[in-house]
Amino acid sequence: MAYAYDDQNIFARILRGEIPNKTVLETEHSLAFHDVRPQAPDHVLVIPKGAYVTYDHFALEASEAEIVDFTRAVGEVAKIIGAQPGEGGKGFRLISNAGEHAIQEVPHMHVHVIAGRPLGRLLEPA
Ligand code: DGP
Repeated sequence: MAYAYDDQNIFARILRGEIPNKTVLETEHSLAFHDVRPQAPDHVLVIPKGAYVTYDHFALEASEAEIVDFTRAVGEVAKIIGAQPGEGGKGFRLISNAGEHAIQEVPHMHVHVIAGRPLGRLLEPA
């Protein structure tokens, strides 16, 4: 079954400039901006500019240029927010919700970069 991309999703509208965002970083293929409902002092979303629904969609179908750009953008965001563990920062967590069980709210691939406080263990018991 092919991935069906809804071009009316909120991040597609942000990419088209129809909805404002607080941009942290923009590159050729990626955009990073502050999450509107931050769950930590630093909570940044990194999205590809291409029409990908989920992380697996992006990882399997994006070009190498898009994947490299996105991966570097995540690294740059960690640097911009001062969270790099190797550079005196206290670290960060990456989360990418995909689909129903992960409760993905926005059907445009994104990675949450969360930092700025102790984040606890990865998952609460189900
Ligand atoms: P999820 O799809 O569950 O991984 O999370 C989507 C995130 O997107 C959620 O943390 C809230 C954020 N969000 C939803 N709408 C907007 C918006 O219009 N602007 C911004 N900056 N973030 C949004």
